[in-house]
Amino acid sequence: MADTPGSRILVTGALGQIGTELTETLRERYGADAVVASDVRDLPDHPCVVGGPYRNLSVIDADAFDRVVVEEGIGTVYHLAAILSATGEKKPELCERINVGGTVTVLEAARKHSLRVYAPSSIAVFGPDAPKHAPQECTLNPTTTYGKTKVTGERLAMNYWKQYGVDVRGIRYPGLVSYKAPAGGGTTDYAVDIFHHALETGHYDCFVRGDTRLPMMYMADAIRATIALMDAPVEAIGTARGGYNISGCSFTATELAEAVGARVSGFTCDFLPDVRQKYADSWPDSVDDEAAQADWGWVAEYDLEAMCDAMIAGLQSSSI
Ligand code: NAD
Ligand code: AKB
Repeated sequence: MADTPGSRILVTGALGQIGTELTETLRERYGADAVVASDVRDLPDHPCVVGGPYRNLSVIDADAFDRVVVEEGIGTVYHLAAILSATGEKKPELCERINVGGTVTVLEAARKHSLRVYAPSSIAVFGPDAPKHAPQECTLNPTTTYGKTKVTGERLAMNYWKQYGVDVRGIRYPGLVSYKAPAGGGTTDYAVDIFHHALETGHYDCFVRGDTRLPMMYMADAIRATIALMDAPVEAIGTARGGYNISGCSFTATELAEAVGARVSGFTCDFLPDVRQKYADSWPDSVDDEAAQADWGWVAEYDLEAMCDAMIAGLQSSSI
């Protein structure tokens, strides 16, 4: 039987690209002590470790996870621990173990302790047979191991909701662009790395072709979407609960390089595709987010130009 949930928040994978900013935002909102950051890595100087409670925790250790939930009085989990697409194709077994196994750990704890859960999905759930402007609902045939684990995650979320009433919600994030923490081994990392290289050396060797178009989003929009989804009343959440499409901006690698070049004088970019081109080619160009708009009022704020301005200002101010 489920016990009474606590009131604190646990963030898994908190030292990653999203966790770094989501933990900071949740701590600003609820107070530092109310948000327990956790990750399998130990980075003593990381802002999430310095800025509030931190637990070293692997999401595939179900007993340890359960203990932390009870000891810390957890009521909501933001489950961000995962292996992303590029690393996942190099280590498919690890990707399945962490992404699927870790999600089961979190959902089982949620069932036992009546927790609410946020568990993100990805545009990687779509395969090459999906329409290039991907609808909320279509056949999901991803070709990457990572994409397959994300489809499983969405199905697990729906099963735990239907069978046990566990309130699990997720977003199919586009490629996320941010400056506070490095991107974590994905295919869309070029859209982050290009800014660092532009400012550090004036040149970037981009690992996808210039005509590669993918759905992308600035991190501030992604964090706002995450909080809005979790704030929405349960009656508002529809059949997309395991993975809402959300649209930010969609641009080619050439358009990105040109936008960076317009801001960093003398910037040059070469396009030297590697194996990640294949993963990018299997994903849509853009997504239809009507369900997120209708169910919880999603509207993006950052287009390509606003995102580039924010990235360059953010990187310049953090290097002062
Ligand atoms: P990231 O790689 O930057 O961070 C993941 C974190 O998980 C890392 O800090 C890592 O140390 C930790 N981790 C790995 N194995 C662990 C384990 N066994 N136990 C606990 N922690 C472990 O990833 P991110 O970009 O922050 O992604 C977070 C979530 O959002 C993932 O589910 C990812 O699939 C999803 N997502 C991200 C993007 C993006 O562009 N960043 C896009 C779509 C979906
Ligand atoms: C990746 O490229 O693996 C991630 C994602 C789109 O899920 N950024």
